[in-house]
This record gives sequence, structure tokens and C-alpha cells, in this order.
Amino acid sequence: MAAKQCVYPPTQEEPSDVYPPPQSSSDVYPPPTSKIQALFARGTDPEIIRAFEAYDEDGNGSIDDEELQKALSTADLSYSIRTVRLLMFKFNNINCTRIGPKEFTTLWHDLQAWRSIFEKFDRDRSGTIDNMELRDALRQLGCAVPQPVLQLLLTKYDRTGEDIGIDYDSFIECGLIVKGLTQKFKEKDKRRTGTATLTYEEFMLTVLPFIVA
Ligand SMILES: [Ca+2]
Ligand SMILES: [Ca+2]
Repeated sequence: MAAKQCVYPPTQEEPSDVYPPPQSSSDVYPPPTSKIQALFARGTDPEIIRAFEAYDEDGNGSIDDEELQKALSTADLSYSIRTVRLLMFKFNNINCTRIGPKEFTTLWHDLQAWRSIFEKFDRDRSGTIDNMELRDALRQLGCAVPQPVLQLLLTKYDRTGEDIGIDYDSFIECGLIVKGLTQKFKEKDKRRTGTATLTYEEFMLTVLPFIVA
């Protein structure tokens, strides 16, 4: 193998289609300060790369749960550390409180999807999700949740305690848990009957990661 083609990160002599492009011009953005850019898949939206670099406050090349929580939260919208950890939970093949560029790209798209589901099903534009809106949103996620379960979710996630509905942060948490647990249950319901047999150990191992996220 020609040694030149294995050089990492690419140098100015590399062909012009290497990513990131050789930064010969001072107006290239993002500025030529980070090797992080090279770790993203080719064609990644530059906005995602810029966000990663901004979120990675300590500059260690990964985003931890606290960095993500701080970066996502704005004056109008706060994310609980629990929601942030649940968002990271899907990457549980690695340390799920720390993600790199690849996982961050997936998470970025996940957040866009959550936002669009929330906006689609908050039909009255109240900024919260009520009973019927939740039912339909969960159905879109593939979960036909029975009414008593819906009521329990609303009771638990309506933080106001005044039947106003579920806010955006809680909606993501609720959706991640319902979708995740439904998926786990489905894996045990091989014949798709709506019934499954789980041992005590399986039940505990399934449910606990969602509770202690
Ligand atoms: Ca970091
Ligand atoms: Ca609403």
C-alpha cells in the first residue's frame, strides 16, 4: 500500500477531494483549528460539525452528558440530564455518557426528528402535548399505547400537575422510554400477539436501564 495515501490527517498535497478540504484560504469556515472535522463522515452538514466543536467545551474530542445538556438548553428550553442521557442511551455499545462525532451526527438528526414530531402533534400549538396528541404521536413512533398507560404517562410527565400537558423536554423523555420499552417487549413477543413471557431477570434487565438513565 502506498504510504502517502494513508497519511492522517490529510496534508496540503493530498488530492482536492479529501475531507476536510485543504485550508489555503483564510475565509474557509470552520477555521482550520481542529482535527475533529476530519472525524466526521464526508458530506456531514457543516452546521453539525460547528455544533460539535462548540459543544465540546473542554475540547477533548467527545461530548459528555453535561456538555450536551448545557449546549442544548436555551433560555426558552431546558433539557433535563435524564433526557440527555436517554438520548445517549441508544449508543450503549460505548460509554453512553460520552459520544464522538459519529454518534453526535446521529443524535443531531434524532433531535431534529423529535422536534418535528412534537411540532406535528402539538396540533393546537399550545407548546405542550395533551392526551390525544400524545396518543397520536406515540402511534407515529410505532406504539399503540393503551388508554390507561397514556393516562399514567400524562400524570407522570405533566410537570405542572395541572393537566396542561407534556412539555418538549418531557415529551422526548416519555417518547424515548415508551419507544425503547415497546421495542424490548416486541423482541420477546415473537408471534406479535401483544403478550410475552419474560423471566424476572429479563424484566429487570430490560426496565432498569430506562429507570436509572
Ligand atoms: Ca468534551
Ligand atoms: Ca398541544
